[in-house]
Amino acid sequence: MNKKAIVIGLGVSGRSCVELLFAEKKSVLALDKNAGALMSDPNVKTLLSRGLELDTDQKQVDWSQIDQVVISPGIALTHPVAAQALVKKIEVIGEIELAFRRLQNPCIGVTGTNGKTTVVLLICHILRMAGMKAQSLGNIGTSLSSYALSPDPNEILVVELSSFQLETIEKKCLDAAFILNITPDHLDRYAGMDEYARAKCKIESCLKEGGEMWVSKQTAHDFGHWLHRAKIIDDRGSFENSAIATISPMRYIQLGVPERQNIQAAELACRRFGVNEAQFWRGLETFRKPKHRIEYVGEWNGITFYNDSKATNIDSVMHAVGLFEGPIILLAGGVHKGWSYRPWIESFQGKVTRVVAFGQAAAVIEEDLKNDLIVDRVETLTQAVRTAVQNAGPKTAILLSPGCSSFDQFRNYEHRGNEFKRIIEEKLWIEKKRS
Ligand code: UMA
Repeated sequence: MNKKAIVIGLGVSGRSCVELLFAEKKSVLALDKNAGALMSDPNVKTLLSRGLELDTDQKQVDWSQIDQVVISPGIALTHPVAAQALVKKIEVIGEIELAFRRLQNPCIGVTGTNGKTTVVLLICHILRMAGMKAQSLGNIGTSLSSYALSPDPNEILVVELSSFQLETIEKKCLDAAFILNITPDHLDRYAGMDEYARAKCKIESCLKEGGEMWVSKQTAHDFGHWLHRAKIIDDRGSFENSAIATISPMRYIQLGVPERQNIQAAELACRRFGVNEAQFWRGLETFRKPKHRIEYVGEWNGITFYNDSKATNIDSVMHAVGLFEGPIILLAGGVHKGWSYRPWIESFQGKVTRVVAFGQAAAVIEEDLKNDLIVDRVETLTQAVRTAVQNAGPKTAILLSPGCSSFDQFRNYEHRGNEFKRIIEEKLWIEKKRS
């Protein structure tokens, strides 16, 4: 009897896994906690009509029929179905591993708590500008399994890998791997920082023979014990004598390119594939980083506005603040993820003149910071912008860098960032009309 595969989670990853397994004539049982609602999703309906079985993830599985379990990245290996499979010695792999087993492409892997999406896009852009075929895939949004359905073996894959995805990769598939930084995030999934860092450092075990491992100085310092052959990105200093060494952090933001260490990582990746210096600079000059990441929105009466809605953890806010000279009024808040905001106090000194806290997390932010910083507590983002503008002097940067998820008042971080820009643009437009 031909055995079936189980796919746990029927989101972006799970659906591509089903497609890939179908392409190999495999029967599939998908398990999802929202199976009921998914039944009416048009894409899921199509998969059902093609033979997919779908049930809730509480289902009692008949293991005699199953020979493989593929787990979505958002679901931990402690999920009961995965845990049962492991006890029964049935293979449990992740979506990325399923895809990599079918791919022979040259491949660059990028992980890190912050900045990995931008670096993936930058590498991909420069490779393309240099005349090569390249695709950005993975955590960035397009699953590797969907690509594996019709791959082009001449294409260089630039894959953003989250710690979740790295947990379940076994194949040695990477020609070069990068860890940009490791700072607290996803501590609801991991027992602590060391476990989270260990998952990130697992990227080293995915290198092909002769593959290069590059990490930031901070990563090597804090988590070098999980790494064996890593070289330091920052130590290269290849830009020390070039024009880019003179670009100020603010200019980086306005140009829309990421900061220097990210550019160094991109340069290392591109050189590995034969990109020369002239091609690299041409690519760099034409790159624009994705929206909602320290995005320059506009200026009014000497006040500048920046949208960093993608910053959903403590460290990404400190990172953003670190790029500015000050004074800054910070707009922070959203869904409180359980951490303390007190690490902000030291890194905000001399720069952040005021914090305007909004949304569900506002009370906690106020409580954590009020003894050391000026904090205004408001309900909505609109009120936060108004309060910030009322208190901003000339040369102040008003920075939306929330340090929280967006789901209390918005659909996602893009929605929050777009709303921020809409509020600012409306304000700028009104002021222009008045003057
Ligand atoms: N589900 C269950 N049981 C559970 C939990 C979830 O059945 O206990 C189901 C949900 O009902 C849903 C499905 O699982 O139907 C969702 O699976 P998923 O959470 O793995 O998400 P996908 O839609 O497959 O998207 C994933 C990545 N999401 C996560 O890792 C949480 C996407 O990264 C990625 O773009 C996509 O695969 C394609 O590779 C997003 C993300 O938030 C952007 N990543 C995290 C981050 O960047 O911090 C890691």
